Amino acid sequence: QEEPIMLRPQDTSTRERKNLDGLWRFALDGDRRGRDAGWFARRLDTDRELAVPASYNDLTAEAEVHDHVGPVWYQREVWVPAGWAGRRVVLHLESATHRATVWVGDAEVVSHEGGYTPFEADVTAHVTPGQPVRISVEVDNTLTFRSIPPGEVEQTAHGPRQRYWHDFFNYAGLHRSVWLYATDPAHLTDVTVTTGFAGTDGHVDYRVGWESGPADGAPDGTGGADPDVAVVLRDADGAEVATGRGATGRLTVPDVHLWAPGDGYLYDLELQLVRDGTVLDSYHQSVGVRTVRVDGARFLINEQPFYFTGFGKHEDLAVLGKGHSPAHLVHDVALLEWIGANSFRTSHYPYSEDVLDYADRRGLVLIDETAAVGLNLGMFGRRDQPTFSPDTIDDQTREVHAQAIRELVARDRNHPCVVLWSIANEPESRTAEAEAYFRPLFDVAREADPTRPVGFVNVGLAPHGQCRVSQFCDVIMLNRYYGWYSYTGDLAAAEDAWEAELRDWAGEGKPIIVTEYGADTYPGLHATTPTPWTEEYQVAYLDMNHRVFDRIAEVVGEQVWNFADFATTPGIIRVGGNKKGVFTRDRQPKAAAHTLRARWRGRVAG
Ligand code: GCB
Repeated sequence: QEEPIMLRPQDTSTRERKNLDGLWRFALDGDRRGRDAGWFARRLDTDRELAVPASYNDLTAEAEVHDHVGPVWYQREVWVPAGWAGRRVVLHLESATHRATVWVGDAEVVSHEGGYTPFEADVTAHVTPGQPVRISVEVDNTLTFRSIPPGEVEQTAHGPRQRYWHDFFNYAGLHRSVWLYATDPAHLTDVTVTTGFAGTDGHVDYRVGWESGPADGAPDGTGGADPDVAVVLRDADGAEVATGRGATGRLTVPDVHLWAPGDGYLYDLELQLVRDGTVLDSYHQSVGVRTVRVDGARFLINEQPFYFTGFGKHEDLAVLGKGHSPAHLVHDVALLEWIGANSFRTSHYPYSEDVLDYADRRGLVLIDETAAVGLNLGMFGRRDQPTFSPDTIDDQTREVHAQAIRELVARDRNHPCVVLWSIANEPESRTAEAEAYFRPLFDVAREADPTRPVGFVNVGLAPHGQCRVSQFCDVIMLNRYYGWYSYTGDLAAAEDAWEAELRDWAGEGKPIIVTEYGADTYPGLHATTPTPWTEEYQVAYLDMNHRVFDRIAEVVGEQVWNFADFATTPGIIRVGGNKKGVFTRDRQPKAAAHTLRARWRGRVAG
């Protein structure tokens, strides 16, 4: 498997996009008949139309859609612009959860595994500019021991049931935008930027890929000579600060305005593919000049110690499920700023690229996580079975996991907001098998991105002294629920036990981020004595945690679980979903929101 090479669709002087969001024909295919029956080859036989982007699960009022297991089909027609004659035409899907195969007309053009990263296909040969074309997508939500995240389908007398070991609903479908876009046959294919500074001088190292296209694609009279790359760096006011030539190089930025937490200053790097004075392709990459480094137990951004405040989040909304919504993005970030959060973790999968772009511009700091969640059979009643074994999660799964890491890094490496990779959430990490599984995955992450620290999120089942995977981490990330899942209702005892464990971790000499701590809270439930599920208990629980963190210098961050209430599978410990939100699912504050706001708004970064 290799690093995917792709540029996000963009409108520029040489590129044009057509957005395919809206209503698509939709059909369930639990029996997996669609492919053999050639559903892609004709109008889908259905009276359902569902919205893209959105999870399909909550769009209808039917349990068969909500709880569907297996493939579904999306289909629509699109007119290919007449002006695209002679152009290279690409179909791009920002995500399809958890895997998909795509047809353009009758031709199968691409398949992709993994629900949260983009994929695309050159469809020039399958479209006629000025004519409509049918696009069909088979999207499969099935989780197996070979998927990330993993799961298992149980066949029951009442049909298949999807089981999995993570605590959020298995929403599926086309969660993000679908695009058709056009470029010149000769085009830019990818870009990597890394940044740094010395004194008041910043620098931007860039590496650009391109393809010259078929020889006969060269404009008349050029003889198909090899194109060259030209780059221009402009500041936020559009003033040119540096230029370069060639596919790789270093640009110097005098009097650099650094990107920093709370100051999302971005330069614009324009990349041009030029042949004989003609710009064949132009692409804009925003660039935040900043550094990230771990030094002992400190986490440094621009050489300044950084303390993370914020949340683990979810992409989770009423009706939309995991569908991306620009309005909700803006509102969630407004709430983060209102409460004084400077960061969040993209728990438990890569989020929409719109989220990362906006975080760049707002100066929000992100821990970027793969979809490797629930690699832990012991978490939900399967204690008899090992997590890592030839019958469960094995070498083949690890290959899928490695590819998920590569695709995450390839997609997000140019975002200044991303300061730390999380390669898994709460996997089994106590056994030799876990150690053997994870060791090479840390290498994969470091090879893909030598510039950022790497970690994974440790679960309370593998406390200090028992975890065999933390040794590979640059940063220790801990999810702990002292006072909730253990010492329930006894915050005094919880405080002692939590502090003792945290002090043991501090002895490792690495920075510690508490990536989850939280208490389920039913909004409107109150009590004067410490009673779990009340708004008062959530406040007291957070206060207790904060007392502990403030006593331990190695703790460099606190991210509450969760930003907002979210949907889960049915369960006796879930009331209409997970209620650990500091905001309700419709984003109203619980009492704890005011507690956090008082603490975080008073804090100066560092
Ligand atoms: C965890 C998981 C998170 C759950 C949370 C909980 O440790 O990482 O996905 O939702 O606990 O509320 O139990």
